[in-house]
Amino acid sequence: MAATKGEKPRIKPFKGPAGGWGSVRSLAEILPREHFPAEGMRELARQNKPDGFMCVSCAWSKPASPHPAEFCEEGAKATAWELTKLRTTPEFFLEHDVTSLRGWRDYDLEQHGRLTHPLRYDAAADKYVACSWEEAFDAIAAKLRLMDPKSVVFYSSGRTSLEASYMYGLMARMYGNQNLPDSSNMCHESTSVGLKAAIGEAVGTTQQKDFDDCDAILFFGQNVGSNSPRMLHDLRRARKRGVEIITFNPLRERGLERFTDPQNPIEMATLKETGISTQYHQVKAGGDIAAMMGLAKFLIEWDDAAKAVGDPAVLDHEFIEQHTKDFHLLADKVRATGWDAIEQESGLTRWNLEEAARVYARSKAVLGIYGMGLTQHVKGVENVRMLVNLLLLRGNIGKPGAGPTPVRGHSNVQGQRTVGITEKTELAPVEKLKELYGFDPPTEKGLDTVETCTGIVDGSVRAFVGLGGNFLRAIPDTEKMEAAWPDLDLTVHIATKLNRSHLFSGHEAWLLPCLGRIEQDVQQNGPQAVSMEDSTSCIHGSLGKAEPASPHLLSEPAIVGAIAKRLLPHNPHVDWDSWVADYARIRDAIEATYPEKFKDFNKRLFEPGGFWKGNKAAERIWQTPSGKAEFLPPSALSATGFEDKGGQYRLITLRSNDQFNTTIYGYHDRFRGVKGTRDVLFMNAEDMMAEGVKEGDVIALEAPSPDGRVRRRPGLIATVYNIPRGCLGAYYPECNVLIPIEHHAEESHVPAAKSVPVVIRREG
Ligand SMILES: Nc1nc2c(c(=O)[nH]1)N[C@H]1C(S)=C(S)[C@@H](COP(=O)(O)OP(=O)(O)OC[C@H]3O[C@@H](n4cnc5c(=O)[nH]c(N)nc54)[C@H](O)[C@@H]3O)O[C@H]1N2
Ligand SMILES: Nc1nc2c(c(=O)[nH]1)N[C@H]1C(S)=C(S)[C@@H](COP(=O)(O)OP(=O)(O)OC[C@H]3O[C@@H](n4cnc5c(=O)[nH]c(N)nc54)[C@H](O)[C@@H]3O)O[C@H]1N2
Ligand SMILES: [Mo]
Repeated sequence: MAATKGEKPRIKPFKGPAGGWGSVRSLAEILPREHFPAEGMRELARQNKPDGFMCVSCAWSKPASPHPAEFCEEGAKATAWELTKLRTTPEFFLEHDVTSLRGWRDYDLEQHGRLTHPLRYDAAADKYVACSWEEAFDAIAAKLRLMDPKSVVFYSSGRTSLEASYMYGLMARMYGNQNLPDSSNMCHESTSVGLKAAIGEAVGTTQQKDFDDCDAILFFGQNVGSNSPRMLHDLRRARKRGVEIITFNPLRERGLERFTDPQNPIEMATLKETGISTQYHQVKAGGDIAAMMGLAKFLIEWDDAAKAVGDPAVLDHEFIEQHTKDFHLLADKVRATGWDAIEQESGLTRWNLEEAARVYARSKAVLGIYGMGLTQHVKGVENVRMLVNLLLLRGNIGKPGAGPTPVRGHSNVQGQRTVGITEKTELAPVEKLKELYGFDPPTEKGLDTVETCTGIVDGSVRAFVGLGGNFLRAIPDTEKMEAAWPDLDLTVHIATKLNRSHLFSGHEAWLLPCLGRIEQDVQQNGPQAVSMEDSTSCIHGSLGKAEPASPHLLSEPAIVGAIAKRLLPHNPHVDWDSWVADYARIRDAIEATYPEKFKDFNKRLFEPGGFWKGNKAAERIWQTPSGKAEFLPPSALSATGFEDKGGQYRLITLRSNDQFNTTIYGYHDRFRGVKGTRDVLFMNAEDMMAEGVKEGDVIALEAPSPDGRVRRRPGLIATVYNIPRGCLGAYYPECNVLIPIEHHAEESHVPAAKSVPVVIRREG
């Protein structure tokens, strides 16, 4: 069952750069294992090209003039994962009942290959059995019609196209709710909430060309080498111009240190590396607000001093005056905050911070790049707001080479929010939908991810429909949620591969297999393209050409359209069949709903580099209540939201470079020197001594419990690692069992997966 069974786990420091020969070797391992077809190599050459398909891995921007092979190790793995020759057929489900499959690892479930047939859960036999599409659609629609719309949730994961997402959101609203949580709720929702409040746009303001105009980059909590490797090209280009890259991260991530371009034969042959970070600050988990306050404190002190002697100002007073509100609130807070507290909470010295502040103060255009290291904390929104504060101090928003640059996760997660996947009424195009389709869209706020979880536990949520993803595995509190799940009346999953969420079926359950984006999607009017929006707000068309994994697969728009048509009363303004027959009509509907962002959508679909949907904050037009960009003093210096106690640690849940979220490609984490296992606990050597733990000891983690429940993760191998004292690292999703569902960002409800309070227990 387990391809890697029997392999001896090995953990030792990795000495190579990110990219380089290691990445070539990693592919040489995975492509044969997936029985990667010869035609797959042709598909790889089409990846991220203007006339090709858009990678199903990360959301990083795709250049207008791509490299001959515009993909990275991770993107190639994701393509191989989708184009695999392996299949999970109805015969497989005859052999394995659902309960026994719960004993399988995430890797083994997905490694079995692509789903091939629509399946119905047979509760008596505890098995999934093949069914017809008609049977599935009729039964799902009939069941949903009997239910209270408020008790039904429509989840989506951020890989789904703009076309399918638009239809899905519209279906939910016409049905009567906006219970539309998506993976963004576990990810960059802190960005959407924080940036929206601060600058009036919910997304980053920068584009790829800003890497050519910046002279410094502040880089917080994003693991570029594993999670958005194509961005290494942009960073390397910037470094070669002498741009300073100042990194804040508790771990020394290899991609942020050194990079060899695996597609550059000269670099490969000569083992030439580009150093990426010019300064590397190992901030404590949750210590970024304090670190940024330190930077702000230096800037304000230096500005005061400059003013006293008539030197040029350090802050951009003209910008602050003209474009911002509440500068004095931040300045007062910064002045009142002492260095001891800043050093204590950030884990960095004043001198470290001065070094960073010097670079920031002398740079004319600065990018603030960040990822989950800022968003997944109790004060995740304040983390984002503090970064905006810092950028505003020197006018670093709305000019070339400057601005907040959140690195989004899934390839279309930002786009889904753009086309109506949101539980928040203020972000939904209520008036437009009413005008176009003649119905009254619901205005009551819908359920987000955390609210969906609490609703499932308290029984108010009765049905879960998932358009992609692996919700039950991605959310916190695994044991508690798995126990509550089977009480649902209906579960429906639209998926490409079997995963653990599918094994906790409701009383009625359906598993509907769909086409992936790389595969050819032929509808009544011929082959169809879909589209997505990248991290920099550029929209790209994507045309799949590979042979579908099975003749029984339907596309996501076709599945959503078929359910919607049966579920909803006839509406003369929405012809679901005609949309499915030709996706250009869905794009026309998107354009009609969002005329400004999607002007000439169909015409511009394959513009090289994508077309930019625009961003008001980038033009210094602030769509906030005050009409200005707003400073916000932080409410605390620590982002963790809990008090430190003796013996309690901050657990960071991490991704390896052999996984895409809950999809585990393998058991290596090359950059962190881990081979053959994911049961690792990264620990500081001094903490190990203090705890009397030796390298290789098997450890359990326990989380203090708000509800009396013991949350425990046994079987972790203690491993000495370069990580700040008081912090631990271990892999997601295996450690999600330790995170109480209540432990989430205050305003955005993003589970606080980067600082989970835990204690160490010796096994036995
Ligand atoms: N290959 C691959 N690519 C992916 C994914 C994948 O799983 N695999 N996932 C996709 C998705 S959905 C997403 S959202 C992105 C995720 O990409 P990232 O945003 O990089 O998320 P993580 O891997 O969780 O790592 C976050 C980084 O933050 C650091 N960190 C942790 N706590 C703190 C802190 O308190 N402060 C600071 N400054 N840093 C901290 C960690 O050490 C780590 O380097 O990647 C996307 N791309
Ligand atoms: N502890 C902890 N928890 C976390 C995180 C963390 O850092 N730490 N990160 C969070 C983040 S950032 C995110 S985004 C979530 C991820 O949450 P999700 O997006 O829900 O999870 P994925 O693992 O990306 O989903 C993988 C599944 O998607 C399905 N799939 C793949 N391709 C397609 C497709 O083209 N169509 C359809 N319909 N299905 C497809 C496959 O069946 C596969 O099993 O997890 C969150 N959870
Ligand atoms: Mo994500």
